[in-house]
Amino acid sequence: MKHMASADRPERPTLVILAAGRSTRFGRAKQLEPVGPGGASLLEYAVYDAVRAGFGRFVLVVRESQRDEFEARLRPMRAAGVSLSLACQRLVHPDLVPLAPPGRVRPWGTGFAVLAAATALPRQGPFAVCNADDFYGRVAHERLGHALADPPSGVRAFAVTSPLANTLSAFGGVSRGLCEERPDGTLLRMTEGLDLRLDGDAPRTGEGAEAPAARPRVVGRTPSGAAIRVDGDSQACMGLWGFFPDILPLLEERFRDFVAASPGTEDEFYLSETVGDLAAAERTRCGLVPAGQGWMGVTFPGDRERVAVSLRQLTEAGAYPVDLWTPHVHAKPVGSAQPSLFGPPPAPPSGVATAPGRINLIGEHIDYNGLPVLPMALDRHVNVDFEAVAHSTVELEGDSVHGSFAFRLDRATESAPRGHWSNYVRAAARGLLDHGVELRRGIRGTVTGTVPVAEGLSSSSALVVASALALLHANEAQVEALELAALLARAERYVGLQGGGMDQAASLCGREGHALRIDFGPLRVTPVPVPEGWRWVVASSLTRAEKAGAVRELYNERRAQCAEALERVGRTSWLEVVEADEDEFASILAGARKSLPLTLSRRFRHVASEGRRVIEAERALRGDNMAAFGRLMNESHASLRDDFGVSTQALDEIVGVARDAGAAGARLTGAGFGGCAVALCRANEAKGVIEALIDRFYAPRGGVDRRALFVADASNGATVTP
Ligand code: NG1
Repeated sequence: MKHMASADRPERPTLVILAAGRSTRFGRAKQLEPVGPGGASLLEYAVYDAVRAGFGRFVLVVRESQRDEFEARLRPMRAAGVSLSLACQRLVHPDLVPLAPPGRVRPWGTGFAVLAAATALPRQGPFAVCNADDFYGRVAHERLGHALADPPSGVRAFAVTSPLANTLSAFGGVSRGLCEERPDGTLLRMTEGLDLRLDGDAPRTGEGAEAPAARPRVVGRTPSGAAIRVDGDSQACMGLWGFFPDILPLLEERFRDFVAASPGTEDEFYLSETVGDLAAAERTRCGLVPAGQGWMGVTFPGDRERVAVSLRQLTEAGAYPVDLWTPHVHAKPVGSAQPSLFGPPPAPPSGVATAPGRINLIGEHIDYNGLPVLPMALDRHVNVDFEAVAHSTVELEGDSVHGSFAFRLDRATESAPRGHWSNYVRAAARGLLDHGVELRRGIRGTVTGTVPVAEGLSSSSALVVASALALLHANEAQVEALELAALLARAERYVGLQGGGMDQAASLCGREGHALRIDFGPLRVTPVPVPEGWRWVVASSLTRAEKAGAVRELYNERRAQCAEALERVGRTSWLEVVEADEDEFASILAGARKSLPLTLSRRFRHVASEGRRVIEAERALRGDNMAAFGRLMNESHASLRDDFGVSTQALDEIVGVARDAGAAGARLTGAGFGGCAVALCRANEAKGVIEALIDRFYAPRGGVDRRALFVADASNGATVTP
């Protein structure tokens, strides 16, 4: 079985988790302590967050004696498709310390733990390091992932930081890396602070409604015993780091120096001090990445309760599932009935691959600009009913309109005439082959579907996804869901539309009852529950938006205009525009209005404002504020109509009728230029909205059927049923 493991792709970073500490102050192995509502430990939360942030594999550094216990705890993660390995940290190391010094029991410290992991790291590509007993939160992992993917020139290391006062324990002194910054924002030096605690009873920053009268001070000592007294809002590194492999020889060199200096049996080789020294000596430049979210750690038994309460709250708010490792969208391998490295042998290579279409709730024409979007998978599907064939031919039969076709997999790069539906199947095959999946078997079968074609509901991506799953299954191969979504998004562009990556991800990662927040670069999918009592009415404008026809040029033109507008205002990332604070955002928009020609400035305003609407819409959804969600949909439609120029008179009319009939909001969905609109209604008002649309929009045009007007439910993603 050929499995395109993410491990083969060096660009996805590895996370090294340091779990060999002795937990002396905690009293038992705190790395495995269950703290989440479903019994997960903090290291499992780190893995979960890092997978969502695009990390491809994990190395756990443990003590020899803990190996079996850890192996057992890793099983559910591995079964969920996470690539994990163990590295043992010993007192001896074949190259660095062939003999342990007499009397030494204490591990060598965090800097050495990274060297112990080195043999398990890919030779190329960045890696991160974190502590097993700290909770960093999703944002911290994401920011580090972005920083590693796109480091500022010359920066070869990153330290994730938080204000020191926010990282203390109420139950005793803790150790942290204390950062001093250069004027350019990189690390000047770092000192390991031990036994850090608030000075006296000064209040903590960030807690209590009243601003503290005096800034809190933190006291402690350095490893050599010197007193430390610093501002509580100075930056502390909590053990989350990002590196490139060129750090390893530097660490090795410093560790040899450390050992050569005959350290005491309790002295440690700290990662923080070593990177701090390397930065101070200008041997490496280390960027500082703000963690951006409440860091939590478990140093003392009393810390556990506070962390458990916060994790329960985060889980209730939908940020985490109760059980992290029952198959989830983020790491679920698809394409085979066997998602795990364990379990029964693969199912026979025939079955039905089913992939849903999607409606986009908000966030239009921004996925290809790298901005988050909020679609949901539809309860309408494309089905490929297939059996594997020994020769490498794909032979599929469609309905009477679409007809049949056959092609050889070794000729998947050849296209059928423009507009022919086989091009989407060829694109899927080509995408898999380009990714290195070995397709020795072809498939024979039929394609049926209930996703209306050319209506902005992603029938094309559903076909691409279902074909890819059928081919994977026939060849008993697997590709992890997000990786598959990303490669199929690239593959679908072979057909000529320079599309984004929303549709393939929504089709693969849909979740019943949930909208999907989809982030790009790297691709991540976060299900967001849709509050009870609300329905989505989908209504066709009765005009097809043929992406293989005229719409293709209009779409590609928009994409090019967006890139040009961004470049001409001197920015390199839309995310940076969208995340600006209110004042800066207003001034960016004003600048764009002044400096860009009218059309480009309108395109710019649409992308920037739509990006912000998606963030607000996610907040509204999570806060059950559907009136606000509806308003944002209305604003989105106006922006697509006036600034982006992709609405039509029929779409505007549908949106107007739906709103008049009581919808909380309505907008065109998908690329526009025809296709469908979506209206958000209270469940008890959906019928009235549908009736109004029939009376005022469809009746004068000769009526409507269930393909053109329906209530959509958020559905699960693509599957293969053997
Ligand atoms: P539709 O309208 O479903 O073809 C297209 C793109 C999306 C996205 C939307 C506009 C493809 C396959 N689909 O969707 O990525 O850009 O337009 O938001 O390219």
